[in-house]
Amino acid sequence: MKAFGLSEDSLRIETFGSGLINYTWILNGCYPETSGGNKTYILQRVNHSVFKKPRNIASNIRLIAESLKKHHPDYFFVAPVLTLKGEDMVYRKGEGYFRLFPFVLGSHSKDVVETAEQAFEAAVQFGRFTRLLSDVDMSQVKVTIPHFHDIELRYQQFLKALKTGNTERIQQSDARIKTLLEHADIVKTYKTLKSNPEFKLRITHHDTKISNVLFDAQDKGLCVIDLDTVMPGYFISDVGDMMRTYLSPVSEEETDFTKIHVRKDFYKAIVDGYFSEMKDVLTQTEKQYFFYAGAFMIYMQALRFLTDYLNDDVYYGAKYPEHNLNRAHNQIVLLDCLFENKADVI
Ligand code: GN1
Ligand code: MG
Repeated sequence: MKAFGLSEDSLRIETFGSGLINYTWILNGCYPETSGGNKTYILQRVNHSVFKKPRNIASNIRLIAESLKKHHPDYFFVAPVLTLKGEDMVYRKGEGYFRLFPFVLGSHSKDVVETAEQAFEAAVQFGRFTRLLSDVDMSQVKVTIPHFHDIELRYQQFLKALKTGNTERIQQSDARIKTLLEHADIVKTYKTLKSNPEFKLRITHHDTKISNVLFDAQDKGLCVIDLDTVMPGYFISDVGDMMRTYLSPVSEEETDFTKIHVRKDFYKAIVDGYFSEMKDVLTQTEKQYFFYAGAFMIYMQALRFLTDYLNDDVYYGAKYPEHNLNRAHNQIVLLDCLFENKADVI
């Protein structure tokens, strides 16, 4: 903490949030030696085995911050706290990269989307973020996780796990494996879209779960946070991850699968919110792929969870032996629910 000019006396530190990849803490009662105020901060350790080049994250955040400041100075952007030496991260041998953010007083984040209005607000925020950054020179934006939402690669990794994974787990997952293989057309569609010039690479967030939106006291969206996976991508990643995480009243952790269903008014709220910002940015072709976006992200997450289960939970970890199998099953049920509602939502 000294690197950031914070004294460690009277420091209260607690783990914070529910992310699976990075470690996050909330720090209370730190006294910045430089400014003397009593503040709350968020400290994060970047997962180095997932983000191979953490400096790329810092570089993107700098680029985004500069562009917003210049072209959209009214946008509320939570910039990282710099170290006394002016760096955006601290590297500690054996421990990894740490960065610090101010905790925005008066703001809050949510773990579950309770109302369609909240879904709308979040979709506005993610749409606005991409829209405001449409002028940024894409060649300057770093790829923080190569092939992150490349569903073709995720599918290949799944096929590989079927050959080289834990044989007992492969047998046990038979029914779910079959279902995922049957949906391979979702991968084919992606392949076609990727080569369509009407499908554009834009600056997208790639992790649009509700906990990555800051709300004010009136429950209006303030801004988006957790910018590690911000990189060039397709809009289906952001819209799709909102569908994946907002449509059902229960999360990917739910094991009572009968509780999973699609809230149609939430679907409409996501589309309307995103559209309100992006209608003049998206091409006519892209506008036809909102429903596909949901299927794409839910299916990809099911592939990722099941692949990890077959590979003995090396990526996501597991709190109990069948954790990733259950998460995969949960996503498969959600995918079925989405398809069941197709005629009603589009
Ligand atoms: C990971 O760590 P967290 O929860 O923000 C993952 C996302 C998945 C999500 C599933 C870098 O995000 O892609 O959708 O878990 N992030 C990475 O819960 O793999
Ligand atoms: Mg994240």
